[in-house]
Amino acid sequence: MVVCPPMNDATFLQACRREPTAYTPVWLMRQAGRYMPEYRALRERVPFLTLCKTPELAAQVTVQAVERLGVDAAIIFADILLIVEPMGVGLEFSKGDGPVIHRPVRSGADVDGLRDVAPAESVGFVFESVKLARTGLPEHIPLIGFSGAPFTVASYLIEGGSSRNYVETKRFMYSDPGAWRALMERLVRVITAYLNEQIAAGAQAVQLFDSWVGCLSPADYRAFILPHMQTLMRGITPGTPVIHFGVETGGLLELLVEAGGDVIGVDWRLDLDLAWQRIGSQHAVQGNLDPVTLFAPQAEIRRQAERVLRSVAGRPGHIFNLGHGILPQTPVDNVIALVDMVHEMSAKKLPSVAS
Ligand code: 1CP
Repeated sequence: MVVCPPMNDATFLQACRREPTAYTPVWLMRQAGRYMPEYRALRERVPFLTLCKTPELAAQVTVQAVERLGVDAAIIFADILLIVEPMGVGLEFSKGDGPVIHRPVRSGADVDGLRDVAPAESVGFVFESVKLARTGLPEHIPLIGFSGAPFTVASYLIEGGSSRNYVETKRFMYSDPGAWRALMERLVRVITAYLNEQIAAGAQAVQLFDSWVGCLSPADYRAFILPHMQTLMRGITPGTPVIHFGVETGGLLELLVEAGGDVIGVDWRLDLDLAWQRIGSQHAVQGNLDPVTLFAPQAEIRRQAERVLRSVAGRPGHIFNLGHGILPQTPVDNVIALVDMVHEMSAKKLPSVAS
């Protein structure tokens, strides 16, 4: 895919490539969502899945968040579970409880029974949303496409919804490694095609959300996840930056790097500079303010954002973000203030804490 200036000079893409930027680019996971009154008003009229499947609305929500917040990148409005619905598992978003999968995958036979439909046919609405959002965004604002990573998507398929301890997922993985491999291979094929279609439709970068992979031991990650992530990463259209994100990955950082991605997402449980030392200088980093900081007085938000900026000491390749998504009750004014603070403070090129 050809990326032309001024897009090529977008601070977000420069940071993905570890080039120096005039200021630190910032976007926020879940920047379009329930904390925004405009979004809540729309959701009163339209159910969540309908919203995702109506490209004009999904694109509108994507663009609206950028306009409201002044962030340096957009993320397409969609969900990591959209790709599992066409597999025939019965996806529902029930009010308050998050996603529900009515026919969870619990055996090798269940894996074999999953419908195999190409994303181009089954979730074409996402690619249509990408095209429309691309048209609606200012031409210098990159659009991030995304997918859940195989483990995190599999955890919903197997558990049937959210989980605390991932007992069913791990039971499946340990007791039928052949079926686990078949499931991972199936998800890798679908996710690769899904991301590449988003790129072809106009996304300038992609993020893999492996949100729940932090529940695994390093040994299990290496045995059950790493080879599949490596296959997935190799299949993504070359030249498109890939952000690899997970929560509570302090025990897995080096393995995430080995799995691949140009930018490694880090949550707030780690000091960003120490995490970056472990990740290595060949990668950019994204993070890592605690999303709950946004409930604090603005002076405290400023202090914490400054701490994050100082810790990376102006090294090229930092994309400011939260360590996980914005929470539904977050005050919008604080989110807008954070984006302004990051721009203002990073443009001054703060010295490191050590100096
Ligand atoms: O309006 C509503 O009530 C639905 C809430 C909602 C929204 C706004 C869901 C249900 N999904 C989304 C959109 C969404 N999901 C986006 C685009 C918005 C943006 O970032 O601007 C993205 C990137 C996601 C990704 C997603 N969905 C993840 C990975 C990110 C993360 O938070 O770790 C996960 C785990 C999901 C599953 C999911 N979908 C919805 C909910 C409430 C959940 C989480 C449930 C759980 O905790 O297991």
